[in-house]
Amino acid sequence: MNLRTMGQKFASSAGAAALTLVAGAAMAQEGYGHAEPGQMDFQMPVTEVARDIQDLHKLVLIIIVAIMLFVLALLVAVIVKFNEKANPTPSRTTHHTGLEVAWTVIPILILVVMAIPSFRLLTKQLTIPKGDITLKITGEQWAWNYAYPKDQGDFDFISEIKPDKQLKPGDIRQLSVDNEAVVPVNKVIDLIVTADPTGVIHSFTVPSFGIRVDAVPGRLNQTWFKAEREGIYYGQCSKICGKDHAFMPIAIRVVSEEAYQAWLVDAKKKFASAAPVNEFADNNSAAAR
Ligand SMILES: [Cu+2]
Repeated sequence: MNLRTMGQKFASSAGAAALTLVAGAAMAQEGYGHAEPGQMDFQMPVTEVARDIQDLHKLVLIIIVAIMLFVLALLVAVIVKFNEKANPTPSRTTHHTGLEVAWTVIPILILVVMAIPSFRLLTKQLTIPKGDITLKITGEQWAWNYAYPKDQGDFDFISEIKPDKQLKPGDIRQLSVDNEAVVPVNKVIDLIVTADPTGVIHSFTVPSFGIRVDAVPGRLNQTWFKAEREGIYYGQCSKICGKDHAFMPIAIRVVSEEAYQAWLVDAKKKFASAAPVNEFADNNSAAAR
């Protein structure tokens, strides 16, 4: 790649990044919990971790755009000032100690600036606080099983995508499910995530909460969230897991403590009195789409 095409490459990516920034700011995201049609920026964050992720993203984006513009300016200067016509007798300089120290030290400083918030965020994500509620979530082929522990009533249920025919007003095609997981607002929810041991790897992801954790057969992974706003938050399996990978959405409804207690009463009846769901069963037949 010669200097000219490199310059063009940098110029076009810097332009695209700048465009994304402008469009993202202008959109100001109307919806919570899911992407709006044509949305450019992230979904609205409703947890501290999700906000920190987006802040880190913005910091890094600003730094890389600045670097790209700086490199572009250098390339343009080289092209304009030091071409054969403008500069027929080139300098034969090969070393410049000050410059060499600068282009070693400055990138190190930039990396440190990025590393500090990055490590701080990783620590926040990976230090699981003591949860008010612990849910066990199992990725199956192809749906999610949510198990509520003994202190919440000891029941579990399968949450499956709503077929198009059953969609009601307010539902979102390919995100709405038959049984949403319900949690109270402003409570720490610990998640234990695994997958059907006879199945495949899935990934449990809810962008508004800033969580993504692999659901691996035979292993327990952990993550947590504390949603600060009531609403329904959607996610999708984020590990290419097989034929219905695209059809196992995640829907978590965050409600007030009273509404949660009311839901628990109903859910205990609805799910615990039914024949216990074998959380490791292959629910291909149940899908019936
Ligand atoms: Cu999956």
